Amino acid sequence: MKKIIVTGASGQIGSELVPALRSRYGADNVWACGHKRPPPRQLLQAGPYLNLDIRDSAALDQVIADHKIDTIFHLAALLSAVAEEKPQLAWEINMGGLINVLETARRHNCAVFHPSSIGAFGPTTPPDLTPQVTIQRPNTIYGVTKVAGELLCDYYFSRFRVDSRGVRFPGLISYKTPPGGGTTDYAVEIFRAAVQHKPYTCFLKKGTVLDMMYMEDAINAAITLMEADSGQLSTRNAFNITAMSFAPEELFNEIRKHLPDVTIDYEIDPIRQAIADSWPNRLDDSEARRQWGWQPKYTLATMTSAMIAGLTQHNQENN
Ligand code: AKB
Repeated sequence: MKKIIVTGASGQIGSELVPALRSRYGADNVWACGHKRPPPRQLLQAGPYLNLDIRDSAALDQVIADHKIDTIFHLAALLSAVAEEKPQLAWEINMGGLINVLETARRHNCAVFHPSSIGAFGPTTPPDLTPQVTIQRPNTIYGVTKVAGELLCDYYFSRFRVDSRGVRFPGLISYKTPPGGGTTDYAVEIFRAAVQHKPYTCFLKKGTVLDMMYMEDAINAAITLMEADSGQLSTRNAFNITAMSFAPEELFNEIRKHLPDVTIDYEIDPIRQAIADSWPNRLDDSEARRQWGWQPKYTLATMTSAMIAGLTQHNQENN
């Protein structure tokens, strides 16, 4: 990897992936591309930034050609809850954007990282220690685009030798940029309320167990997979990865160890609850561990400490 673009750079993953890539490969070799959301100041100041709508294939192709890009981290996508509100737009962005990226990668010989998600599974998937290869019949538009995306990336590898790679991310927990429109977002919102000593109303019910991961582990996963020797990989686009798995009340109890005055109540959002109920409780990520050495660093306890420390400092700096 020498010349990289990151689409969706202003989003939750992009705003932490871009600085990590810049410190590894040089700030001038990493182009952050975003659309709509105003770019975080540090992305603009610390290296090149381009305004790009991923649905515009000609503009994308031009960027890749102009800057001699060899690697695309394609993060631009709608998340599960917002996709359910706008299914057609979700298809346009999630699938239209991906095929534009794969086509330009084919023409310019680029490697592609494209994240899938636990959302690629559905209610008939085995929920516990969900195998990497198993039933995938999601009942959300987000899940449909994730399964189709996994297959499309595999197709571009087998048909055109595009070096496409990807993981199925669980809910991602971070404090630098808030997520937008996901079903697992409660696991970030609760921290933001807790450090401000505000009560939190959770939109998922007690007992809703989902896979989760601290952002630092997610960033390491993306970079490690893209740096892995291709010969090591017998799977490419749909590695199960996870770091922890918990229900809202377990996270609340962990936060309460640090902030005893935190409170929670529950007001269920039926749409997001139905999405969460269709997803697994805990993935089996042994293939990622075996093929490219995946190993998360953060547990529920260490993630909670890191989130509280990070958010507290972030709030002090921004007030
Ligand atoms: C979402 O909740 O939509 C995402 C995901 C698990 O893919 N965080």
